[in-house]
Amino acid sequence: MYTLLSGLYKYVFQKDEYCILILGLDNAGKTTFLEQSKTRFSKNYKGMSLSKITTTVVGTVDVGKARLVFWDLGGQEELQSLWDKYYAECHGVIYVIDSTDEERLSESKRAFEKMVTSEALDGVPILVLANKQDVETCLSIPDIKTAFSDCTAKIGRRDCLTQACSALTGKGVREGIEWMVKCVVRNVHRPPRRRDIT
Ligand code: G3D
Repeated sequence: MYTLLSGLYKYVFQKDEYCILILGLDNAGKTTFLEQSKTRFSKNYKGMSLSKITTTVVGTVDVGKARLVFWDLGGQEELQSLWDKYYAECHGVIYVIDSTDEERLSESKRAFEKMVTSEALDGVPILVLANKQDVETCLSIPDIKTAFSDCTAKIGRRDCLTQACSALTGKGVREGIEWMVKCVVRNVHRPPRRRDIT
């Protein structure tokens, strides 16, 4: 009886919480993506004035029984050295690329490569967002995949998806988040934390 009631309590009042890191170079659109996700998945969220957005932002989004807790860690070079402090604790990574910035594409690839070869991230699903696809002159998905092609072996057998996206208009945001939820829920190697719904 106790087991039944405790199971019912958990079902009604608790969520499975997953920590998702949002990484990428500065100016890639990480914070805009986080704001867009909150707007799309939270009924009463009206969005934050872009001028109030700071470097390390945390936000939550509920998708069914899953709660995603996002950490937007900032992409400036001096902040990149802090990324790996969060790897052991996270359940998924969203890596944002500015598809309009061909000049910094190789810099972005180097940061991605360093991230993906970290042992602490083994088996963690990675969503690569080719952002700013609303800009007519942007790099296409095949262009970006080609530029990142020598990272393929390092990605290994983990779940990885490259998704076209515009954090500004919201295109591709829902698809990306829903894919991430599916991946973190089925990844038995990193079980969620249970949290009471507040
Ligand atoms: P960051 O958090 O990765 O540093 P931001 O990046 O979210 O602060 O975005 C950097 C700039 O890119 C912002 O412009 C923002 O509006 C713009 N941006 C973000 N996503 C998109 C997108 O999908 N399309 C377009 N066209 N622009 C985008 P400003 O001018 O405020 O610096």
